[in-house]
Amino acid sequence: MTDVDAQIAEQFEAKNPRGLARAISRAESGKGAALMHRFFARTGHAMTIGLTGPPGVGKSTLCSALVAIARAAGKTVGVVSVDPSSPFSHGAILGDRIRLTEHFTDADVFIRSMASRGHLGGLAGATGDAVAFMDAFGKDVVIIETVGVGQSEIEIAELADTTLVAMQPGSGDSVQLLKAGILEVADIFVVNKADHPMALQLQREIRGMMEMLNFAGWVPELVATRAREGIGTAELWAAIERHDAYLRASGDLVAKRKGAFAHRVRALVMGDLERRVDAQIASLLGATVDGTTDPYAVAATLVARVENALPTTAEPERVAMRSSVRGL
Ligand SMILES: Nc1nc2c(ncn2[C@@H]2O[C@H](COP(=O)(O)OP(=O)(O)OP(=O)(O)O)[C@@H](O)[C@H]2O)c(=O)[nH]1
Ligand SMILES: [Mg+2]
Repeated sequence: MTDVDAQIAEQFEAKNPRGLARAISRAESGKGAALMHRFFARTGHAMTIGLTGPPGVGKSTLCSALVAIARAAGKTVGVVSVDPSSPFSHGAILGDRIRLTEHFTDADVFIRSMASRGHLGGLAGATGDAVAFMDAFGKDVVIIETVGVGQSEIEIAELADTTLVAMQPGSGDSVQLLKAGILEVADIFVVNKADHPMALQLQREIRGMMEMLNFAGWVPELVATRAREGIGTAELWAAIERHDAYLRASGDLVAKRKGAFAHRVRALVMGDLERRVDAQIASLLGATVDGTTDPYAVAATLVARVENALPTTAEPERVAMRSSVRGL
């Protein structure tokens, strides 16, 4: 462990939020491994909530309301706001996008804005690390807000215990939902802006789509909210708690967290492999591409190089969770 990491670990141990902030920054710059080795064993306590949906649907307003409810129940909270569009996170985003200003002065609410691009392992990498550090730091609840643009909803569902998909009336959101396959990942649908005249219609559409699916186990709940006025948010919190209780009682929580762990490992490995493969491709192609080779031939050359290192079927190795993380 470097001096910097040791210093961060000391602050982290002392419950100094600065230590948490710096640990996340280390992860963002691809240097979080040592601190993750140190603190990962402390994770598993937090209830993690993913909140996704299209731009402007009211995610941050909902998030702020949920934070207030959790705080009133005496829980400490961490919030990760992911911006999938920008490769950098800037302080300005906090004020503009997060709408959590009412919680800025609460020492038990830790808010972090981050970009998902430009990090090893994408959303699962950087965000997964931030969630894990907040959890290890002792936060009872961690909320991940991310704008739903394509894959990020699916990614968030891999990471979070409970996934909330927010939609707004009169925007064609329900159609988008079907197209992107988000229907399958939502544990709770939130129809926000229920003050809108089309709100009931959207709720009917969602119920109609749900009838076409067969749910094994948990059947997604549908909650209507007017987040700006704080209407329906207590009901939303109650639904989150029901889902949490369901996960614990059914044993799905263990399976889900194992899945999240595997997803993070995969993201790290694939991120690393992708870089190496890109470098190899560049060297194999040389200065120009001519008729002496073709994409299949180059791919076969590369696959041959990794063949021995990575057999097509894995030996059933029994690796303890901790050591498999350390092994990366
Ligand atoms: N009419 C109405 N407006 C709302 C409601 N909830 C939030 N809004 C407004 O919707 C706008 C967007 O809210 P945000 O919470 O910033 O939405 P967001 O989904 O976090 O937006 P991005 O992070 O930019 O994707 C703001 O002007 C809110 O005041 C609601 O229940 N009804
Ligand atoms: Mg927002």
